[in-house]
Amino acid sequence: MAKDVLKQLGINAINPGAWSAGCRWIENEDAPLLESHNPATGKLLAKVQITTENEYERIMKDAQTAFLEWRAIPAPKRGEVIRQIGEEIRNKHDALGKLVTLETGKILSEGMGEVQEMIDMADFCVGQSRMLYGLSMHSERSQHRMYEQWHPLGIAGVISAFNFPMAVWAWNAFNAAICGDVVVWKPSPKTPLCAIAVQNICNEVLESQGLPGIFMLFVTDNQALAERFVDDERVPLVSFTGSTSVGKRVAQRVASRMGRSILECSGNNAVIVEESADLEMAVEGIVFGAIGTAGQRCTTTRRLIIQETIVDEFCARLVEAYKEIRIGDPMDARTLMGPIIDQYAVAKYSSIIKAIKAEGGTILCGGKTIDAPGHYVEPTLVRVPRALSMVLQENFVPILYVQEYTTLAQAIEINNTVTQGLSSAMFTNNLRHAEQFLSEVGSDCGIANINIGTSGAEIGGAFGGEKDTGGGREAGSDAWKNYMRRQTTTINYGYGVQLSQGISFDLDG
Ligand code: UN1
Repeated sequence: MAKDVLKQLGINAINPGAWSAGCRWIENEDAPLLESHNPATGKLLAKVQITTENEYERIMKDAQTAFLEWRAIPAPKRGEVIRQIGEEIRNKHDALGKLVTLETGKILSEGMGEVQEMIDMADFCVGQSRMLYGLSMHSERSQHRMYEQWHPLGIAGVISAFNFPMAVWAWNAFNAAICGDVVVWKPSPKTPLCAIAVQNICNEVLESQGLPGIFMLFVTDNQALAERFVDDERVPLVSFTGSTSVGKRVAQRVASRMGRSILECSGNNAVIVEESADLEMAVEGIVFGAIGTAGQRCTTTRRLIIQETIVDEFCARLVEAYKEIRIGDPMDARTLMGPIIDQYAVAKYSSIIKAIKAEGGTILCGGKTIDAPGHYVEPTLVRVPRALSMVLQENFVPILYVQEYTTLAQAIEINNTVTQGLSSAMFTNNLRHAEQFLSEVGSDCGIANINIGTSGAEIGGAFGGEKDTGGGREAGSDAWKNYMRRQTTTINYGYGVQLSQGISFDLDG
């Protein structure tokens, strides 16, 4: 089955990892090879040639040239190209979804969902390509007109993570493309095949139209080359998804050259459950939030803040629900949780469990690695005293901490106490409390939900968060503005020069 999927998407046993508009796929038989393994079995899927410095240079030069052509194509026509790419993704939905599952280990339904997220984003951007609106202003001077317009920015650099190896690229790349930018993509070295499959689809559509190659790709696990990309003056915008510690370095380096960055870093997302809530609904929302993508979404629910009056009962319900989680082959439709990404993630899981025990957390269920081929661990529920320092860190494995609270103000304080600020949710049937949670004194996160979990955001909204999450916004709403430069224009259609602010400057005295 894996073989068929790879074949359908144009992936061979060994693949070039660099694509430039001029050279197309750059074959380099001498390049060191990156191996992509299926986390569910540990088996090799395919190998990828790692991009060299010279190849990177070629990609950037070609990207600059492609930008000059692409920026002059009217935005709705750019949108039409994205429509066709969206169509091609629809045609290959099944194979792409399976590839996401093969390479990341997320269950097939989530693999298919990730591809759906790309399709939704393409549809959104087709419409958005006709709505790159600027405001017009009334000038304080007579016979003057003022307005703002949005122009293409240049090369948008996208650095994506393993957990959403296609969708996060699409959020950035489709917005960038309709805005007239070209895109250079550095995917996670853990999921290069997803990137190659997407690149093949883009190439097909663009080539069939005789359009410039506006989507470029380089696969590397070499930190020096990644840093060169981040430091590259030719890249006015770097969109980074990953950990806060790396994100901080990216932000500093990009800022030091006056570049723009969109940062989507760590989340440490909490759900508040109060006694008024529909507890059945809460359990359902929380379990998907905590174990979806095996706890490896930025939006994964990592903390529960439960009203003390229901905490024991609610924990018991959760333990029952956790017992129902079928762990196993992510391709099997019955499976609810697949493996985590690799042996390093498993080692991290084990070390966190050890620290939790040392710090006095009580493991309610789970807590063990699973001795089978592939990288499997048990989804884990931990009851913690408030002071546990582990709770403050994003763990990126399926470990969910339970804390308790007495007053809503306290619950909100616990929600906001971590340094990260991506997603948050509250289960309640109390309107006043819901509104308080959403108000300016409520959740400090970029996403705040009522009666749904923390993960699974729709593309129509702006996605991102505050504080250590980095402050960036991607996907829908007006996130497109990040990918353009704004120009404010004043036109004088009168016969004399008038200065603003009433300044008089009379040359004739
Ligand atoms: C991520 O984990 O980097 O909201 C993105 C969600 C998905 C995207 C997550 N739509 O869970």
